[in-house]
Parts: sequence; C-alpha cells; structure tokens
Amino acid sequence: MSTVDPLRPHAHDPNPDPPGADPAFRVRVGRQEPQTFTPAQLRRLPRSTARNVFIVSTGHGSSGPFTFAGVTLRDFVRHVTGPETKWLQVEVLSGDGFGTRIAAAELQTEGEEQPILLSDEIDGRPLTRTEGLVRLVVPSERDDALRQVKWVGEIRILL
Ligand SMILES: Nc1nc2c(c(=O)[nH]1)N[C@H]1C(S)=C(S)[C@@H](COP(=O)(O)O)O[C@H]1N2
Ligand SMILES: [Mo]
Repeated sequence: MSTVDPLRPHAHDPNPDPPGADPAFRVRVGRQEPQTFTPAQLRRLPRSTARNVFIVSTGHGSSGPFTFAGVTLRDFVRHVTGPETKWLQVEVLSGDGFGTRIAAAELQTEGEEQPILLSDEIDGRPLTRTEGLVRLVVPSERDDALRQVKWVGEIRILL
C-alpha cells in the first residue's frame, strides 16, 4: 500500500529473520562512494562494552539485562571519517527496511558506561546472524526497541 520510511518505523512485530546471510555492511560518508565493512574488520577496531542493557518492548515483552560488546558508534564514525571531519547525523539501516537515525550531539553527550554500539558480541559470545549480527545497540532506548537495529546493512554519515 504505502511506502514505509525505514527511519520512522512503526511499532510492529519484530522481524525474526535476517534479510540475508551476509553480515557485511556498506558505509557511506557524505557523498563518497560506499565502502564495504565485514564483521572481521569491525573486530579489529578498539572495543567497548555496554552493561545492563535491556531490549524493551511493550508489545512482546522485555529481555535482559545483557552485556553487549563491539565498537562504539562514535569510534566507528571517527574511524571512517577521520578525527577532523564534522558530521551531523548517522543513519543506520537494515536490509529488511528498518532503521534509525542518531545525531552527532547524542554521541558527544553519552557516558562511558552505556555507549551506543555496533555490537557483535552478547554476554561474552558472538552474536549469531539471527540475533542481529551486526546489531546497533542503543542502551538509552527503553520504550519499544525501535532503535535496536538488527542486521545493520548500511551506515550513512551525513555531513
Ligand atoms: N532489522 C530489524 N531490527 C529490529 C526489528 C526489525 O523488525 N528489523 N525489530 C525491532 C523490534 S520492534 C524489537 S522488539 C527488537 C527485538 O529484538 P530481539 O529479537 O533481539 O528480541 O528488534 C528490533 N530491531
Ligand atoms: Mo518491538
């Protein structure tokens, strides 16, 4: 019927199925050509942890607390843009039409304890593809999990 904007997903039943088997994702900085990132490349970047994270959904229950590990979105953006580049916001999208948008200001003010992560690890073991590999974890979001983007397929950094 209508076209769904992936950056404004409606509350809905979470999709249990990954959009494909390949966990690689594309990264685009401004208008540059996209580059592909694999989970192996992500693992080589400095790692961080977010403890006590709950995946909360009013419709279908909550789970947690979990300890997620991976690369902070802040470190990741800095890695791909370089430290001098000013950027405004980052869109994180999945191939199943789900996504969210994070303003640079949100990352500047976040604490050390519960950073926003590109996560590949839960409770000390690798995330499975079914669980979202690679998965965006937004610890401060505790309403409906609409920012917890499983199967990150594309990251767009808007300058
Ligand atoms: N790509 C993608 N991510 C998604 C969803 C989805 O449909 N597609 N659903 C969201 C919703 S509504 C919920 S409640 C959580 C469920 O996460 P879980 O499967 O780990 O419990 O994933 C979120 N992330
Ligand atoms: Mo949800």
